[in-house]
Amino acid sequence: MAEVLIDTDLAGAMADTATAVEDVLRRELPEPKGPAARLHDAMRYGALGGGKRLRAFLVRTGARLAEADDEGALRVAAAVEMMHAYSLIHDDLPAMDDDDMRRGKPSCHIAFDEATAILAGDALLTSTFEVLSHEATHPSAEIRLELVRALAEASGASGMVGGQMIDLAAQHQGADFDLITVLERMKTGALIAFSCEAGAILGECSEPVRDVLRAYGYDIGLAFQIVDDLLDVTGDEAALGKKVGKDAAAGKATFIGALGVEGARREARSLIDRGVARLDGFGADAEPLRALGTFVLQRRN
Ligand code: GRG
Repeated sequence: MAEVLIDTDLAGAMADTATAVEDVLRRELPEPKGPAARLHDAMRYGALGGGKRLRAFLVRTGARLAEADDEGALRVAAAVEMMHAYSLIHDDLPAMDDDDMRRGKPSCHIAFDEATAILAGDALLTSTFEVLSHEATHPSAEIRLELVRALAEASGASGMVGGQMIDLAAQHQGADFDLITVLERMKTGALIAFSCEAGAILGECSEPVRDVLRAYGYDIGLAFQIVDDLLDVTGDEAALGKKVGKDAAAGKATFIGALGVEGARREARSLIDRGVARLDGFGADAEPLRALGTFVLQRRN
């Protein structure tokens, strides 16, 4: 991959969204108090103060493209980041990936304990739908219901959780390129695709517009996962904030195993090219989504 500097406008816009979504998360997550304060602490530990907030940025950018209200978009962005935080907390548990470090600090079950981490993940998952279904997210109950439905589909058995199940099975049974593609589209792609489509739902866009943004999301989501696999082989632990080399040690089915390092880089590039080409019908407002392609390919964490 040729070295190209990440667009400073994009970096600034992502930082701006990260700050804005952090404010919403601080507001929406329960303040630690009362007999369940430990749960509230663990939820905040898992969801606040870290991460690239890529999914939040996609929601907000899609909403701008669809001329949807920014306040509602930030609530959806926060909801998606809660869902994402839950998946990371549960994925790090000993019964799953057994990771001690996440976002440069001890994983939730290390900082607290396993039972608390499970409950914190569960509570973040359910809070996601509490935030989405609140009338502050969108004045139309129909739109809020569509957001709930689409995110439930992206994150449940036919999306993220289903992908995780196939991933676990593939550790024992192996998987070829086609099965890895299916499982990663579900595990990683579906939530990123929802993040891209959510703005169009908020903006009450036509089905074809929603379809384009969702398809773009699946392409960059899969490329994002391929780069994740590459970083596990070639990345730097300090920059990543987690251990590297874990996929091979655990016998995971990855794009590197299926395609090799160079083949995986080519595949990621071609997915980004395809995803960005899907945006040809959009004007300058889609520029951040185009620039994001380079970000995904060149990220170091
Ligand atoms: C529901 C238990 C359970 C698992 C779902 C999505 C998932 C399966 C597990 C999360 C772990 C993982 C490595 C998923 C692959 C997607 C991915 C690359 C996640 C990391 O996302 P980033 O890089 O994280 O956006 P930050 O920390 O920047 O938010």
